[in-house]
Amino acid sequence: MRLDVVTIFPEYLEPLNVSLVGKARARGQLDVRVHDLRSWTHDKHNTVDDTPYGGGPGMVMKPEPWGEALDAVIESGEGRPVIVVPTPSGRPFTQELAVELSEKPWLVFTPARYEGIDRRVIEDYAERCDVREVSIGDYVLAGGEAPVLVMVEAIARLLPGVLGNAESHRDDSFAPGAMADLLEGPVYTKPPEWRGRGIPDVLLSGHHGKIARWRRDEAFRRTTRNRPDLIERADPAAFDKKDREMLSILGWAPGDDGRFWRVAQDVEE
Ligand code: JDQ
Repeated sequence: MRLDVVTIFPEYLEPLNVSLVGKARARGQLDVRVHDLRSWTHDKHNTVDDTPYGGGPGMVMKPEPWGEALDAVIESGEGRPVIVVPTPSGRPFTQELAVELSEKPWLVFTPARYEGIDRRVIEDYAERCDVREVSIGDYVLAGGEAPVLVMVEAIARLLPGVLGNAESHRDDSFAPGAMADLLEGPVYTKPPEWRGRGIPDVLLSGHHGKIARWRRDEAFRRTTRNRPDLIERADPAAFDKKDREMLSILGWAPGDDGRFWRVAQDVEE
């Protein structure tokens, strides 16, 4: 897979040289190219921003440097890339979108600064490329570089052969929908006692059926507490008899449509 990033802060993308993404690049599984937007400016001050039409606070990124940069990047490769534009007003970046993007041969990321990019740039490239405006969450950052790091890591770990055996894919990759349904429960490793705290007996029992059930119960505890929205919109056909028992203990019951809703107060830790 080829990834291009056009930014006024190339040094912000340095983390792409380390860890999982850095190793994938070193192995030739990922071709990452980071470009300085200012190299497509022509004035003495390398200007990339200007005041907004209609007034208001802040500055807007000028269209000309983006147009020249994206033309040059697109010309340098074969075919048309998917262009990913980080913005707080984009569609949510989800595991499902990460999977979809991981199947593309070529992604171009355009992290902006200031109040964003002149709208005409997005409209122009949308005429010849698949352009995705994407938000990584409902909070406001100062620019799109951190979202690019987040998205590239989520995408790169899905590429064939990028994760080693030790950190190999689990439920999330085998069933893309699975992770959206239930949060993971707690995990433990050696030593068996630490600061007076042991390991739940069931995990030492060697009883695989009981362990699987305990893990699922813990997943329900966490999901009802931290992400009740996931339980509310879950397809109740995905819940077995024991799941329903656990949900009842946690204060949830099926409504008229079979979906679960919270009927009791929050259960303590
Ligand atoms: C840019 C900005 C518009 C603040 C400029 C470029 N999920 C997510 N949060 N924040 C961003 C993405 C993001 C992405 C790119 C960005 C923020 N800003 C600052 C722009 C309104 C408010």
